Amino acid sequence: MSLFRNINFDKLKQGLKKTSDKIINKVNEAFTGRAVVDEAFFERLEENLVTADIGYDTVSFLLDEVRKELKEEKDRSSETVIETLKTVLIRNLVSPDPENIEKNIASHKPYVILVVGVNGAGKTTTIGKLANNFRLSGLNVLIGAADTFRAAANEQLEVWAKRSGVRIFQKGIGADPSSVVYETIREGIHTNADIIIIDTAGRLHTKTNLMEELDKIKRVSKKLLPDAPHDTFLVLDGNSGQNAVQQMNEFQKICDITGIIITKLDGTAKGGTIFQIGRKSGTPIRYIGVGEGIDDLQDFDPVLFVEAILDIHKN
Ligand SMILES: Nc1nc2c(ncn2[C@@H]2O[C@H](COP(=O)(O)OP(=O)(O)O)[C@@H](O)[C@H]2O)c(=O)[nH]1
Ligand SMILES: [Mg+2]
Repeated sequence: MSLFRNINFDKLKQGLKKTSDKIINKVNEAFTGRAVVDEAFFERLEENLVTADIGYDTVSFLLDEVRKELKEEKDRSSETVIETLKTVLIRNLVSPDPENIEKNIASHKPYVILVVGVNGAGKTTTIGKLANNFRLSGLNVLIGAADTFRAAANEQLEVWAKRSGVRIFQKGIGADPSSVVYETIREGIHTNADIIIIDTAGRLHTKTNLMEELDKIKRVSKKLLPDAPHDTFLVLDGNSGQNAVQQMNEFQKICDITGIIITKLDGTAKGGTIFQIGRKSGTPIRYIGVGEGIDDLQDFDPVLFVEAILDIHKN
């Protein structure tokens, strides 16, 4: 089996334009009026990058790495500094391993993905796009509608299931989310599903309830498939800056997140948050959302991402 990988560099670049403009401006500003790249340059760059949503500790960490790399370097032209910065930024992001992902999916049938995140982060939309990408890989996909708190949630998920041409399992509003999960998995086993994607409600403000609910969801999944859920994806809104970092910390406390999805990177200048999330989570960023359309969920590739942001010469 080989998974369809949605990567479109032009679209990525276009989506990241605001973030890219911001970071490039900050970098260029640090060079302005300087003949040499010295400590004063690094201090200025540090101050500037902090305002690009990268976060203070992450900026310090990254720039220490850049300083180390450049220590023995005679050529300290802006090109060399930027290339070094790119290398360090790429190294800082945990790279997803497509081969391993494919092997995992192929060896668990059905493969269960739980999707968590606060309301409005983009879970339902992302599930629709993700289901479409999996269907394009030739996989039999089933979506489980376990956000049973809002009537509109089911309808929205149903629209996405239709759009992406996959099946959906749902019970009415108010149903116990874990019973939906149990029955979705049972249905998936009986109908030969390759992948099951579960949508959940994101009530982070009632943390204890959410924790209990997610625990219960995990427990019932394991009744039918002992190692399910095979993945737990946390969806974060790329537009929410430091809030996204806080949400990540909270969710990591209550569930075992195996991958992160950052949405709404189109139209925001706050995409620099990704470097902070990438470093602090220790978990791969798996996908990024660069628009509201069905083909706007891209596979995350650290090299292409950094190239799209710091593509100074080709701008
Ligand atoms: N521009 C843009 N909007 C998005 C993206 N992902 C989700 N959205 C929008 O964000 C809003 C909330 O999404 P939804 O999937 O309902 O969030 P949920 O509450 O977590 O399920 C919707 O209006 C989506 O269209 C994205 O990558 N880009
Ligand atoms: Mg939703």
